[in-house]
Amino acid sequence: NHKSDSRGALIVLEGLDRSGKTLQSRKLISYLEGLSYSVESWRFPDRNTGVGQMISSYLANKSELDDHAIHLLFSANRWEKRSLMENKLRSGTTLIVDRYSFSGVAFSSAKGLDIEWCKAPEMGLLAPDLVLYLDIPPEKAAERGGYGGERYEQLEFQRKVARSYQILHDASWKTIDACLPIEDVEKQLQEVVLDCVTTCQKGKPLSQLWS
Ligand code: DGP
Ligand code: NA
Ligand code: NA
Repeated sequence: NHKSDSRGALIVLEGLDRSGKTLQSRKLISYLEGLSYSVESWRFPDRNTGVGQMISSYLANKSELDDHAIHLLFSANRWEKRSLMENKLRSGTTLIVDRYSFSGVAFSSAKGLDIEWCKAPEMGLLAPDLVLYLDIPPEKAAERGGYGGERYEQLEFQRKVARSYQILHDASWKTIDACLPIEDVEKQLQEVVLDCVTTCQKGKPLSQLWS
């Protein structure tokens, strides 16, 4: 029946470091909670798991790993949350996720890894209903300061990541100008998110990457 097909939405925020994803995901959570939706804030990498701790150490330059090996760890970190993710969505909870498989492909292919090779381990993960791309020129993001000094937080590398992201755009993406005032970005996000949540409530089927 109609009711049992109702589910939460899988909504992903993507963008360069310092594009404002974390702030905007917090705002989206409050907005949806204010409308009495069941909603949770997620982020990848999830640094709390065993795999996540290896990733965290790598990002902090405390360990070295082959580019392919770290790519697979990031992917494994998403796979270890996949069944919980599906359960939450089917039970009606909307997930606002700060980074997902697109970060995986964009960051690793920016190092020169083949893009199809990068996509392969992501296949079969749940496909987002909506990807919100917070678009900011790499130079502007760098000016915002607060690059925390982690491995990828360098202007030249972020330029390459921005180019990789361009290749990944598809119909589920909505690009928002992240240089607009915070409130304007917030308003634009609210509109598309509400629309997406409503569609999923009506029983839009879950699908998988990468199809
Ligand atoms: P964050 O906690 O959102 O600042 O992410 C940490 C850093 O890791 C950030 O520079 C983006 C990068 N990153 C996130 N996901 C992946 C991934 O799947 N693969 C790679 N190579 N990098 C990622
Ligand atoms: Na970061
Ligand atoms: Na962030």
